[in-house]
Amino acid sequence: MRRTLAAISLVIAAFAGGAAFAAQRTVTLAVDNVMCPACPYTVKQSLARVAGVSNVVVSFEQKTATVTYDDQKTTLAALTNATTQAGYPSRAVQ
Ligand SMILES: [Cu+2]
Repeated sequence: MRRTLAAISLVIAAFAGGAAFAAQRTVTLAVDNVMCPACPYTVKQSLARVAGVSNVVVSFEQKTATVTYDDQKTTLAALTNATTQAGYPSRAVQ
């Protein structure tokens, strides 16, 4: 019983710590269909509309979007879906 309680409090502590650190994330997306210098604007708008996104930087030269977001409010899938809906399929790069 005592061991179980200790294990549970450990899990809670780990979860709380993880949540505190997990809030802000930055991901770089490789974006398809970026053909002209106006495209990055559309990509940026599509990502900026997603709740939880705080910053978007789109590179026309590299065809990437670097997105800072709160992972408690949105997900990577929601970000790639937002650009895809705008006509620019994307995926995370490392
Ligand atoms: Cu364009």
